[in-house]
Amino acid sequence: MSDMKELLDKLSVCVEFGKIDIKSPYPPTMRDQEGAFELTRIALDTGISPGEILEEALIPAMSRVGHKFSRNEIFVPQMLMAAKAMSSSMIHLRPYYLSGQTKRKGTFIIGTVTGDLHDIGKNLVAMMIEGSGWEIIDLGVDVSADKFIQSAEKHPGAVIGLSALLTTTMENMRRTVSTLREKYPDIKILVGGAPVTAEFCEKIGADHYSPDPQGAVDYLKILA
Ligand code: B1M
Repeated sequence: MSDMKELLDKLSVCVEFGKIDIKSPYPPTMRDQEGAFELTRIALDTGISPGEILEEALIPAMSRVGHKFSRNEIFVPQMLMAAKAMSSSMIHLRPYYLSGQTKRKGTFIIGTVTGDLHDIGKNLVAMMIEGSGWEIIDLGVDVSADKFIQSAEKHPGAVIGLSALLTTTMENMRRTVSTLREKYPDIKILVGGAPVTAEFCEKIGADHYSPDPQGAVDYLKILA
């Protein structure tokens, strides 16, 4: 039992500090040590369930990362490394979710709105939300309202996330929200991106604005 806790704690630290696998030189203090990729495989092989790995290692790690980022204690590169480490762990876990053996908390459809090609912030939000136990449908960049609607049709009950980085594409965000609302009056819509504000969110009829990935995770916690 304590071996299991020790292994999950070690995996959690790897994800928090962005240790992807044994070959990864980052962070230098963990050089030549097993990373998230190997430790997840070992955890599954020793009988720890994918749910326990997610709940007791990945989610707490990504939550620590999200809070440190919100407090400006770490920056985009460290967050990206943590997300990469988490993704290397998810390589082993994903098949269990896809087979339906293990359940996710919900589905989150995310994309950057029409006309906007910025995706770094959107990807961080997607990875943090995946790390909090949700299935992610990432529609990419320059996503039309129709594409969001098609995806919402395929995934009933999904929450929608819209990102915009340009003042010019904020208008497309407004249009996307109103098109989605016409078809799905009760669908939950989360918005974010550098020029977006809580006031703008309210004005366009979205449900929630988050300035950063952790705020998005916290909002989904309320919905799950
Ligand atoms: Co662009 N760009 N860019 N650009 N670019 C900005 C945004 C800009 C502020 C630069 C500037 O002028 N100072 C400016 C916008 C001005 C404005 O409208 N207010 C700008 C411009 C003008 C343009 C072009 C028009 C330039 C041109 O061609 N003349 C052009 C537009 C192309 C298009 O989209 N149609 C353009 C192009 C590009 C690149 C392709 C070169 C590249 C994008 C590469 C990529 O994303 N793959 C790029 C980049 C890199 C930037 C800057 C430098 C960095 C953006 C970034 O990734 N930040 C940016 C200036 C800057 O911010 N310093 C700039 C890091 C990222 C982690 O932060 O995306 O804010 P951010 O995400 C945050 C939060 O906003 C939040 O969480 C993230 C983490 O905290 N968040 C969400 C984001 N989405 C969320 C969704 C949520 C919740 C939170 O819920 C769903």
